[in-house]
Amino acid sequence: MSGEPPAKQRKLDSKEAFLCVFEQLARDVCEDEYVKRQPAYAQEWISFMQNYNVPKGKLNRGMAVLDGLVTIKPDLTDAEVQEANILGWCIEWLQAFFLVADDLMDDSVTRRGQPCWYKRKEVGTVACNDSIFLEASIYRILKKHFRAKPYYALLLDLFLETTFQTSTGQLLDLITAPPGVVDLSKYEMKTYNTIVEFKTAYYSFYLPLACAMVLGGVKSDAAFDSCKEICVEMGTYFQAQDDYLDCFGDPEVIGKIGTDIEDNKCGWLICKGLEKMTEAQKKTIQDNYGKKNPDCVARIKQVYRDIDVEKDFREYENESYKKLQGLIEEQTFVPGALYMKLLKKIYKRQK
Ligand code: DMA
Ligand code: MG
Ligand code: MG
Ligand code: MG
Repeated sequence: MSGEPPAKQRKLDSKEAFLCVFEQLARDVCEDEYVKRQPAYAQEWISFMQNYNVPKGKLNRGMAVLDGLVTIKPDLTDAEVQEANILGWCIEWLQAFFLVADDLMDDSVTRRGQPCWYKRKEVGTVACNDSIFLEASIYRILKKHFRAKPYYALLLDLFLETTFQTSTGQLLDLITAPPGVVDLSKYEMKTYNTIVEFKTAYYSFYLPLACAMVLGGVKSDAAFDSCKEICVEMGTYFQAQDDYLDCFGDPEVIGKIGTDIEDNKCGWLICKGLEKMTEAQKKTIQDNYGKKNPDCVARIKQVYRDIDVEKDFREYENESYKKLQGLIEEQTFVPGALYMKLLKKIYKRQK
């Protein structure tokens, strides 16, 4: 490592450089003293499972740590770049943990252009433990690389609190969608906003930027509070996009086949749509939502088209962007670029 030419490491935003760090960390986990005591086939399982689930996403969250840190502290040492990327990968490990479990709970089929992990015939419900293993790996990585840092406890607290928040969001997402019971009164924007704040915004937006702020030496509580407020807005917008793409996106492009209608989900489209549906349209929803039958799904999508909920989505998208720009310009704790880089990556995304 120390013999690497600095120029290579300094290609700050390259996905390739970021993926190099994955290789090192994946090896660290496989060479963990406890893993080493397992039989070879268990070690192979871990290695394969990790490669299958951790590095194949867009890596927006993981790369946001370094991207954010350079806006706070432009002249970074190689060691600081490495630290940011390690924390970035911890977030990708966290995401892998949530997604392996989420796909099982959502009865999903594909993820990142490949079958969901639990769908593989040799995996099934072993995926539950794999998701726990992925989560536990985060703390092995953090311990190895950050145990001697003064901000070690701060990082642990950040990852643990974020996991707690996300699990409450996932809980609400799941219990507002009981199989076989369509209760239209449950699909309200207020409930939706709570679901997505907790299931998406904290781990996807606040966590990477808060990591960048910790590494950048930002200390004021007010700075973290302001970051949280902006990230909740950005995360809400991001999940609304996810819900829109679940229904209207191209599975080839988004890498996953939508299941929100079949799963009875309290998503953005149903919440917004119900605000403007006629009684007849509501009846169609009542009779067809939450069913695996493709004809039922097609009827729901037809109602969405008839009421042009896409137009509402585009309006929301524009308003949310403006609101975010305002919030970002208002705050003075960190350079606005910390947020704008991330916002530009997700605005009007197709995947
Ligand atoms: C995602 O919700 C939230 C977490 C914590 C994984 P989702 O089920 O809409 O995600 P996806 O569409 O990727 O399955
Ligand atoms: Mg899901
Ligand atoms: Mg889900
Ligand atoms: Mg989704």
